[in-house]
Parts: sequence; C-alpha cells; structure tokens
Amino acid sequence: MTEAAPSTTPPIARRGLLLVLSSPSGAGKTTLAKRLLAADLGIAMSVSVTTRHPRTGEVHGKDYFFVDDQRFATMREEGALLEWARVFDNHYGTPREWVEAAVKSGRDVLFDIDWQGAQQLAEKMPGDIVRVFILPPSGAVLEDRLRNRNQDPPEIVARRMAAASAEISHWAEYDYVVINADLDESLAGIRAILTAERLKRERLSGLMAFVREMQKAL
Ligand SMILES: Nc1nc2c(ncn2[C@@H]2O[C@H](COP(=O)(O)OP(=O)(O)OP(=O)(O)O)[C@@H](O)[C@H]2O)c(=O)[nH]1
Ligand SMILES: [Mg+2]
Repeated sequence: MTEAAPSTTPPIARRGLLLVLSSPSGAGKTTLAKRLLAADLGIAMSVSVTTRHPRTGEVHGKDYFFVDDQRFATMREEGALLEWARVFDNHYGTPREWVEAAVKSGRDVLFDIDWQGAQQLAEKMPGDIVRVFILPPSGAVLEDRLRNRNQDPPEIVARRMAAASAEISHWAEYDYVVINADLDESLAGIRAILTAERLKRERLSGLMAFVREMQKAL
C-alpha cells in the first residue's frame, strides 16, 4: 500500500513537518514507524546516533548510526545533535543537519524518540513538530509483551516496566494519542493525522503567493 497517483491539486510550497512517535517500550512504535514509511513516500526516517551496540540484523546508517562514547560526546559538543538523551545506559541523539535541510526543502521527517527528545524538539522547532504518543491497549498487554520479548531475567523485566511507566507519564505533552490495539487501525489514525497536519495553513508557506496569483485573474 503505497502513495496514490499524484493529485491534481497545484503544488503549494510548504515547510516539512516533524512527526514524532513516542511510546513505552513494547507498545508497537517501531513497527508502526516502519509501516508508515512503507505506506507514505512523502516522509523519511530520521536516523539517530546511538552508543548502544547493534543488535543482530540492525544496519549502520539505516537503523542507527552506531558510535562510541567519545564520538557521541564530540558530536554533542560541536552542536551536531538537534536533541539527545540518555535512555537506560546508552546515549541517543538526532543528527541536526539532515533534519534541518529536509524540513527546509519541504520534506517530512519521522522520529522514533523518547519524551526527552520530543521536549527538546518542541523547544527548538515548535512550529514544525507534531507529537504522537502510542499507548498499549492495557497494562496487562504491555507487561505480557515486555516479559516475552527476550528470555530476560525478572530484574530486567521489572526495570523495563518501571521505564514504561515513566514514559507513559508524559502522554499529556503530546498533540495526539493513539491506542494501539490493532496495527492497521493505528496506522490509519497516524496517516490521518499526517494528512491533516500537512494541510495546516501555517505550514503552507506558498499559500499567499498562490492566492495572490489567483486574484490577479479575478
Ligand atoms: N531522545 C532520543 N531518543 C531516542 C533516539 N533514538 C531512539 N530513541 C529512543 O530510545 C529508546 C530505546 O531505543 P532502542 O535502543 O532502539 O530500543 P527498543 O527496543 O527499540 O526500545 P523501544 O522502542 O522503546 O521498545 C526508544 O524509546 C527510542 O524511541 C534519539 O535520537 N533521541
Ligand atoms: Mg523501538
């Protein structure tokens, strides 16, 4: 299911938007992000830098840019990161340049980042950010998913649950909340949000010129 044929609406210049997805671990955020990217060719993923080790199957430059502590610290000090946070025992950050260029040229960017990152982006680019929080359908479902993820010892599962609870406490800082009981339905919700946000007058920087041109003919 990819983008439909080009529409007949004349192109109006606009800034790209920053679509941020946050959720507790296990709510389905990464799956939803991948589905959205496959379904909508107009949005691209912001690839974060992280100090955590790659997992089997993860690709450098696609899932993350995997760097060591020193490289991360240098990037942070040089201002190369738009936002950054410590999550569990690792550092994560968003490379600045790529995002700023994308937004300027009217491309939309998708972020899979935590509440700390969402807060920083909202401070830096308040007019461009759209925040979506993904909730699991219930605490029991989340607990089940966290328990069954890997064969982790109980103390690791307990730590994940505490982190999930802390992340959930930030839900009200988001513009939209999607309860992910059904993947297809949640994806449809996120696509509807994206469609509506793309049409916001404030984002359509070319609208003034478009209307002026129209009025000339009247
Ligand atoms: N602030 C910030 N958070 C990030 C960034 N990149 C990833 N994260 C968050 O860091 C957390 C851990 O991500 P991962 O190490 O990929 O682990 P995961 O198993 O995918 O974790 P969950 O998606 O939470 O289940 C997730 O909540 C991500 O959303 C970033 O650049 N900045
Ligand atoms: Mg994830």
